[in-house]
Amino acid sequence: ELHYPARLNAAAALLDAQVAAGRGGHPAVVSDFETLTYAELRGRAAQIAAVLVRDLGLVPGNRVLLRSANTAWMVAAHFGVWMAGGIVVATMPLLRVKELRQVLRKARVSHALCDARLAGELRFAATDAPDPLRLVLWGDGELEGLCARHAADSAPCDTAADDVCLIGFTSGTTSEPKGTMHFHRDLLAVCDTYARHVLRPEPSDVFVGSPPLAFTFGLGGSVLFPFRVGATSVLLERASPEDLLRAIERHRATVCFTAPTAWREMAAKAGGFDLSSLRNCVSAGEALPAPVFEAWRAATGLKLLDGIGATEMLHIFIAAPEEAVLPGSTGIPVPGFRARVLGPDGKEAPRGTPGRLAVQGPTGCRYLADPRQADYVQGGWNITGDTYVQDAEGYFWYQARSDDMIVSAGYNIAGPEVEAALMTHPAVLECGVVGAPDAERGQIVKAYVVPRADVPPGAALVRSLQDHVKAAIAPYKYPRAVEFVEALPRTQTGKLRRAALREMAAAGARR
Ligand code: 3UK
Repeated sequence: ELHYPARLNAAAALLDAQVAAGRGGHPAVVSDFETLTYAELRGRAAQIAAVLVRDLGLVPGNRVLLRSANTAWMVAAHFGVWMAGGIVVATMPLLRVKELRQVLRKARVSHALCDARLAGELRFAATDAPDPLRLVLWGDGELEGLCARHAADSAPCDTAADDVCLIGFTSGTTSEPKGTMHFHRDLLAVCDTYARHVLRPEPSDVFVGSPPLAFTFGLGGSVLFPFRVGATSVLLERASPEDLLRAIERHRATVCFTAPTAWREMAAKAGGFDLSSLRNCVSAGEALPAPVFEAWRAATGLKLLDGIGATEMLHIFIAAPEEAVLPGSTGIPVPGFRARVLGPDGKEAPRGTPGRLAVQGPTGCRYLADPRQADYVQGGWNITGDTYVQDAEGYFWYQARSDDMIVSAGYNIAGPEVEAALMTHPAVLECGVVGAPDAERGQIVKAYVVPRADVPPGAALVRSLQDHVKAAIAPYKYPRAVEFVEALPRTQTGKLRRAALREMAAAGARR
């Protein structure tokens, strides 16, 4: 059980607490262009809070849109909003006018702080928003100038522990993005559950990762987890797998977090870098195929720590600490969370049988004005869209997104299992497996494969891939159709868009 005081401001708990503990001079963020100590970051956040309240008329509960790559200003802006008692609505740099418009409207945004380099689309989106938007930019001197007129030592707003402080939007792989609401205490709860029990961070740790701060995977890894213990966060505006490797070497990073596809590429390139500082390697966002786990282990001697998280839960809720990792399994519920696999009747399914994953914990269950709340939240449990199996030992094994299960001639086939088998073939760079409509079998297994540049795609390779899968897993799961592509469709958070592949497969079948 976690206990927090009834009055709680996350900014005070994460920043002021470090200054009070004597770590004011310790580097909090190291970004591409500047390094800020905890004291400096706190000062900048206090000034931003003063600009919001005194210059822009913010009152507690107002929603403030933030738009930027991962920079020191972006982190300071988050804390400025929290100190002012506002609600952060962070948006990814990749969002375009249409999506920004949805966010402005859904979250009833009244204020925005934005990196000047990304202002154009936000300005455009704001022209027909329902509420007038008070927009201030940094990077061109505007916010900097306003900040300079305010003292850097004001106290944070006296918020309640269960005042909303963050609205996170899901990436919306299949439907309109859902807004999920999080309290001040939730920001601490993810630190005191997942981070504390699985990562066990210390002030000497150096965190680095690729996800944008607007994706809660990134907010946890780049801000909440390091700051809860007074560690250092290295922020990258661009974070390709190679950028990550370079940053680990240069900053002697100890914790790195990114998605499975990036880990796969990093494993292939790890040889050229000194990664001896690394201690914790976190993979989330998509299932971690066992071959990627093995490749990283072979390249570095380190285990990848898989973990399933979700925007609605704020962060990871099933994972395993290093010593308890089972390759191919997501892990066990993080202390503080409970997880269950539900059968079709909504009751807990027997161990070993697949069903829908449900989770309950200190976070979750709160959608922003969404009629889907009743489908996704039942009796205090979040019903995920994922099919899992829990084994006799209690470990959870990911099967597929529930709407991604392939039914072929009466067999249930999980695309990710076929993908993992394909990935161990040396010619495969990336792949995605979905069901394609088929008159005889209902669906057939279809693989979209990005071959390595030096391998000629053709009938011989198709047969080699099929034989490879038949030898690796139950033969009925092999891809009867294989199509070679140059790239796979992905969401802004890097997830494979299987729905798009399914549409391609359906269009192909109609031809
Ligand atoms: C899928 C996984 C298998 C799964 C997230 C860490 O991904 C995050 O949040 P989203 O809201 O998506 C949630 C959905 O993504 N997924 C995530 N991790 C795994 N599937 N194995 C995994 N390890 O379908 C889940 O329902 O974008 C991840 C921390 C914070 C996050 N928001």
